[in-house]
Amino acid sequence: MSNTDFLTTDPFAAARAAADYIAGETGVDRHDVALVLGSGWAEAADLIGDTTATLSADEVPGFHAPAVEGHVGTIRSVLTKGGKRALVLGARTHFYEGKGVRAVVHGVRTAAAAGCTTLVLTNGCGGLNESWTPGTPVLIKDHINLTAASPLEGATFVDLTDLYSSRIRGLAREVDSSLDEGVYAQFTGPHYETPAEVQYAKRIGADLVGMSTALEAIAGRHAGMEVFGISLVTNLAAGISPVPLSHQEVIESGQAAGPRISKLLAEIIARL
Ligand code: 8IG
Repeated sequence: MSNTDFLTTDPFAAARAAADYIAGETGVDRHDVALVLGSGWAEAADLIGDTTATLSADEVPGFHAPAVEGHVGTIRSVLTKGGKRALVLGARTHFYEGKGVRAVVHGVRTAAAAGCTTLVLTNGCGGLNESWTPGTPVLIKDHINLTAASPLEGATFVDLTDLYSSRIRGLAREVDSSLDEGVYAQFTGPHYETPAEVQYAKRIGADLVGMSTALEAIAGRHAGMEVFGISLVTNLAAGISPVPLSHQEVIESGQAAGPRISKLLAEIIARL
């Protein structure tokens, strides 16, 4: 049986097992805040507090090593400056890995089982607003799930009004009043959009295009967590910019924006 097989029987039991493992290895019985690090956000965890334990993702039940360059394969327990316990998930499973939606949201469910009541989701994405130069952080105010999938199974009806906490977005704007907000559209990837798909996304109300976050946010809300999402625009979406996209550009603009967004995230988390 591989590390992820038991997700196929009961995803909530799998999350419980992972949470118990994390509690045992970190010595922290309950975590308060979960932070999922997306492209460009790897350094951000370093400023939020002191790391008290670091686990390799592939040792934790149901997790596996990340598939993407620019992502770190660790799960860390951090004591924040505000005295909260943060569970920092450096490894996200993407929908395009084909491991199924249960695997995509396993980290979020594990965080909930570990006690987290707040979920902070970060990502790198494409921007549709030309004024968002690469390296601009944008608050997620809502999403459009274009994956044709849901982490919820069966007749599980969950209200997604104000999914992205307006309270926490307000805290973020207290830290930096220049922060813009946008609607994030989750595509399946792993290819980037065509210019026509970007125009489609724009017409249906999206400001940001990416390959993560929406499914995790839904699972987070279902688990009762307050959800906050912040995107790093690492590139203008296809056709918005005259130059083609490259994964290298994504990594470079993430690195360049690192110090600013790390400080921003740390200040937001300190206020939670
Ligand atoms: I970083 O332009 C990053 N991730 N779908 N489109 C999509 N995902 C992305 C993009 C982008 N940039």
